[in-house]
Amino acid sequence: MAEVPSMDEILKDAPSNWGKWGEDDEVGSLNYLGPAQVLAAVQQVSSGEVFTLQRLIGDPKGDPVWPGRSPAVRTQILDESSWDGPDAPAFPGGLHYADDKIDAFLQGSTQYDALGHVWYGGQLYNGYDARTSTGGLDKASVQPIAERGVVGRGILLDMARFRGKDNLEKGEVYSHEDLVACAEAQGTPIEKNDILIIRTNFLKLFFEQGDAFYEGFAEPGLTYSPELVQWFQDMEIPNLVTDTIANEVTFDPASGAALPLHCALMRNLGVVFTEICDLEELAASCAADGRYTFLYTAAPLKVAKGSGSPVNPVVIK
Ligand code: UVW
Repeated sequence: MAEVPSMDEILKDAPSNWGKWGEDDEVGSLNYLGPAQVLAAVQQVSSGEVFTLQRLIGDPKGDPVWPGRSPAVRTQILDESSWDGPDAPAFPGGLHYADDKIDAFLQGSTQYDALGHVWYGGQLYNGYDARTSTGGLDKASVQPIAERGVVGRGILLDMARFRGKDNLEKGEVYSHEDLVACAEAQGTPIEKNDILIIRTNFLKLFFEQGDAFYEGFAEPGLTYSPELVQWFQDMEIPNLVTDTIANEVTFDPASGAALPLHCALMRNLGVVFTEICDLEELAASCAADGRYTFLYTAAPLKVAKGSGSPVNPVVIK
C-alpha cells in the first residue's frame, strides 16, 4: 500500500489565516461576518418562512456518527411514577415534574465544531500549542463561537438535485467548481462571505444502509485540492454546513489522508464547520420557489473548553 504523506507535506504551500485577526483570535473566518454582512443577510428575508436544521436528538432511527462515537442517550430521571411511595420527593402544593438528562458526544448530532477540534503538527488554529490544551480546549474552543453567534447570508447548494440523484453515493466527491456550477444552475451565484449549506441527502443513504454503511466507511463530500482551498480563501467563506458527518469525503482519493480539508480549512483558514444537518425541508422549499439564499442564524451552546456543541440552526426565507 502506498505510504500516506503527512498533513504537513500535503498542505505545505496551503494558505493560512493565522494572525490575520490578531494573535488571540479564536473564531477565524467568522470574522468575515460583521454588521454589514448581517444587514445584507436580513435583506434576503421576503416570505417569513422559518426552517430548523437540527436532527432530532433521540430519533428512534438512530444517528449517523463518526466511528468511535455513539448517539446521544436521553435518560428519564423523574416521571409521574417517581412521585409515588414513601421516599418520593414532596413539594408543598403537590407539585410534580419531569426531569431527564442527555449523555452525548458534542459531535454526536447536528453540531458546530470548534476551530480547535482538529489539528496536525502539534498546533491548533492560529498557531495555538495543542499541548497546552489539557482537559479540554483552552484555546479555539466552541465557547467564543457560541458567544458571538453566527448570522449571515446562507446559500443552499443542492448537490444531490444538481446531479439528478436522490442522494450522493458513498464516497462520491465534488469540488468547489461543482459548487459554483450548482449555484449557477440554481440561478443564484455564490457571493463572497456566503455561508455554504451543501445538501447530499446523506441521511437517506445512511439510514438505508444501516450498519453496512460503516463497512468501508466513506461519506460523500468535498474533496481536497489546493485550488479548492484557495477558492475558500478568496471567497472568504465563513462557515461550511452540510448534512454529512464530516463535510468532506472521508479519505482524500489522491493521498489517502483522512480529512485533509478539516486541516486546510478549519485549522489553517479558520472556516467553521457545521455537520449532520437535516436539510430536507429547506431543500424542498428552495426547489419549489427557486430561492436558494436566505438569512442563516445559529447559536451553538456555550460549552467551556468544548470541541463542539449541539446546535439547531435557523433559516429564514
Ligand atoms: C472528526 O473530526 C474526526 O470528525 P467531525 O468533524 O466529523 O466531527
